[in-house]
Formats: sequence, C-alpha cells, structure tokens
Amino acid sequence: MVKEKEVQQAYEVAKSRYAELGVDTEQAIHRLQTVSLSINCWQGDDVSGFLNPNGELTGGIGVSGHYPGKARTPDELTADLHEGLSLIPGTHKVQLHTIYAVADHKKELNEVGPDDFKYWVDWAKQEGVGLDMNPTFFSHPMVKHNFTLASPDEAVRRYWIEVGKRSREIANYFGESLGQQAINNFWIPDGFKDNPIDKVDPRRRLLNSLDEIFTKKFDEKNTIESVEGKLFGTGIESYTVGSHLFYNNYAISRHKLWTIDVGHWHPTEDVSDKFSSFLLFGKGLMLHVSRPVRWDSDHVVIMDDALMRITRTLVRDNELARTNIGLDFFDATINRISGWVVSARATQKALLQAMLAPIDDLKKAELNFDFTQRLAETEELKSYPFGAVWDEFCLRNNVPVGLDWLKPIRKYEQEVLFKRS
Ligand code: RNT
Ligand code: ZN
Repeated sequence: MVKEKEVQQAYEVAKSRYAELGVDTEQAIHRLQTVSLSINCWQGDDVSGFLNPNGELTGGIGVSGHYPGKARTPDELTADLHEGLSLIPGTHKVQLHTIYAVADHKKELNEVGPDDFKYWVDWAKQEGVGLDMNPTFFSHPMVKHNFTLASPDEAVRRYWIEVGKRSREIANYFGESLGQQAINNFWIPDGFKDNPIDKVDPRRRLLNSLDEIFTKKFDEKNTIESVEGKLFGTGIESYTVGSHLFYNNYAISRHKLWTIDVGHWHPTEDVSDKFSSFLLFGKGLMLHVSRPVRWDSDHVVIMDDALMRITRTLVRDNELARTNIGLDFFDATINRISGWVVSARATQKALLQAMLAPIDDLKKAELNFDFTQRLAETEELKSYPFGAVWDEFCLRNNVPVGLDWLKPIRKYEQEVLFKRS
C-alpha cells in the first residue's frame, strides 16, 4: 500500500520544485479536474453489443485475445464500467453505440430509439457520468459489399440513414436527461478493396445521406454530431469513401465536429499537428485516442510520445474546451477493465505533465527567437517530479495511488469475471 503521508511529502517537494519555474501545481490539479474523458464502453465486451450477441465483428476492425470475463449482458457491462470508473480519478463520460441498446425484444438497428437506452440513462445518473453516442454501421448483414451510407443500393442506404437518424434522437435524449451535451460520432466502413473506377459518386452519396440524417434540428446544448474519417481499413485498402479530407470539409461546411482517431493516419504522422489547422476554421474536435502499433491496431493507450504530443498541443494551444477526448481501443489479451484504467490514467497523466510547464514563458522565449531556452527548458521539464503531483491528484480524488489500482481489479476478476463461463 502506498503511504498517504509519503505521497503528501513528495507532493510538497514537487510543488516547490515547479514553483521555482513559476508553475503552480495547484492550478494544474484544478485544471486536470475539469477534463472529462469519454470512455469507450466497447472495450468491455470486444465490440459485441447486445442486439446481435453472436454476430461477427466486421467493418475492418478486429479484436484479438480471449481473456476470460467478457461482459455479456447490460448488467455485466455496467458493473465492469463501474469497477473501472472507480479507479480513474475525476468525472467522466461513457461512449455507447447503437448495438448497446437494451431492448425488451429483439430489434433491428433501424428500430431502436431513446426508450431502448433508458437503462443507460438511469445507470449514468446513478453513476454520475455523461453519455456520448455512436451509430453502429458495421457487424450487420445490411452492410453489403462493405457499403452503408454510400451504397449505390437504395434499400441499403435507406436502412442506414434510419440508423443515423435514430442515433440523433438517442443522443438528444442523453443530453436532455443528463444535462450535458452528448457527442454523436459517425464512422462508416464504406470502401473498396481494389481500385475503383468512380471516386466521386460514392462520396456524393455519403454527402447526401449525411445531409438527410442531419436535416432535423436539435438543440446543440443536448447533442452535436462529429464525423470520423479514416485512411483505410482491412478489406477496404484501396479507397475509403469517408476520407479525412471529405470529413474535414464536411465538418467545416456543416458546423459539425471533426473526429481525429489517432489510429486512422499513417503511423508516422503526427496528428497533434492537425488540431490548430482545423480549429482555426472549425467548431471543435472529438478525439479517439488510441495506439496504432504499426497500423490501426487499436491498442490500449499508454503514455508514449504520440500521446504526449497530443496533450501538449491541446494544453499549449489552450484548446481543451473545444476538444472532446474520447478513448477508442479494444484489447482482449488483458483484463478488459485494466485496459480502461491504463488508458484513462495514461491520458490524464499526459495531460497533467503538459499542464505542469511554464507555457507563457516558453511562448515568450519562442517569440524572442530564443530557441536555446525553449529547447533546454522543455527537455529539463521531462524529468521534473510530475509523478508526485499525479499521486496527489489521485489521493484527493479518492482513487488508488500508483499500482494500488490493480489490486481491486485482481479481486474483481477472481470474484466476478472468472466466474463468467
Ligand atoms: C473504427 C473507428 C470507430 C470504431 C468504434 C467502435 O475504425 O475507429 O470509431 O473503433 O466506433
Ligand atoms: Zn475511432
């Protein structure tokens, strides 16, 4: 067990070390407290959902691993989320998908509505979390030839347009009932494995489908849509209808948010460099923080350079208020709850480390072309005792400090997860 007194002593030392640089650790702690992450419910059940429990995961995304204890029912998933959330400091949101509807009888994706999400709203109220939404456009027989909203087949398109419309009703219900804006994130898997002849018509169809879905006006206090593009998917290597440029332009012209999924770019591309280029014109961003190992592999998030570049950019550019930080990964080789905890805590730690910097001074040095100061100070800051501030943050939030969070998870897997057959 980490000793409370030692944590506090270390914090006092860290506080004065940072103060020497003019950095106020208390301010950073308060600032971090205001950042809520949107936790991806689908890590708890390998993106299965409840509407089609035996269905295969399609759309170019895949989960590896068979760790025991996957959630199979709404009660199991919410219990697991509760366990995870209790180990993550702060107040957060949970991202759902159409497939997580809790319906009283078997329903199609284009039949579910707000009533089928009452279960989640009641749970969210009890848990003190917000909810975000994602219409599900994959893992379903109506995805024909890898096409949904951009399909040339009218019946297919109509089916998915209805799914999109209903997701907005559901997101609006989340916002209305919970008193905080629900982000409704649209991602579709549409594309071609091999070289297409026509590159414009599929995009024209997607544009028209989205415009139709978004015709109805909802109060933005309750919900706003975000659109997520992609470079490619497995089986859709040659052409992705919903490309980054398509959605970038769509978001700007329709006053929607743009989703940047870290895995949806070339692994060597620095996504943080895109934020300011978009935000100078756009309304706001949604992030799908993920870890693409060599490709869009959806690994659990860790505190690596890519994550640090993201959090530093958001903090230094002062864009946290216009950026919704969602998590998006699926890993079944480990305890699934630990995936949530590791990813969320890594993201928060990376945010805190970014906040613990004399940003105004560094900007001044840059404006004065003092690149020596900029380089020396940013490099030195990396070994400042930010971990002691993080521990204090956990302590104040009544969540385990350091590796202590793993003990309750081990207990929970013995008592709950391993008993699920
Ligand atoms: C897929 C997208 C999408 C999904 C989730 C489950 O490549 O990243 O966001 O991961 O909707
Ligand atoms: Zn994503």
